[in-house]
Amino acid sequence: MGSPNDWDLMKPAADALEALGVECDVRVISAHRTPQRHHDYVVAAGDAGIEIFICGAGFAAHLAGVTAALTPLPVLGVPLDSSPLDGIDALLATVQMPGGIPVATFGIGKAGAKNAGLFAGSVLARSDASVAKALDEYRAAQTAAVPETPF
Ligand code: RP5
Repeated sequence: MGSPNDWDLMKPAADALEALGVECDVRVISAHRTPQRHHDYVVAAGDAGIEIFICGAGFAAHLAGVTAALTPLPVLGVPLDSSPLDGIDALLATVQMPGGIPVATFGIGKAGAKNAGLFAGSVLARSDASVAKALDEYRAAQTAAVPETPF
């Protein structure tokens, strides 16, 4: 995420991954204010065992796009509603990637962060039976929690 202040919005991604038993490495990395930290972290990621990036940023949100420019690993982008434009700026910055450098972009804010975490789990579940089992259980519990009537 681009700022420590983004943590409140991005925590649902970490929570979803935790629920699936997937380890995640949470970092504050700004595409604009810590470009060297960004570069060093992303280029070392493959060797460090990182399989998927989830990048959350607000304002002119370049974190996901620049991450995708630096690595062939999958990059999930979460536009954050931390600006006066309520995340519309970040949504457009994150989703409108030039052809050739893909960023899978999720909804604005907490719901997008949660779905990014679950989506990362779905991808990892393809090659990890324990994650697949946890994802099945998560979805079953979610379904069971929906009442048939509002009363
Ligand atoms: C913060 O600036 C926002 O929430 C956003 O994540 C961040 C963008 O950081 P830069 O990459 O532009 O430095 O206020």
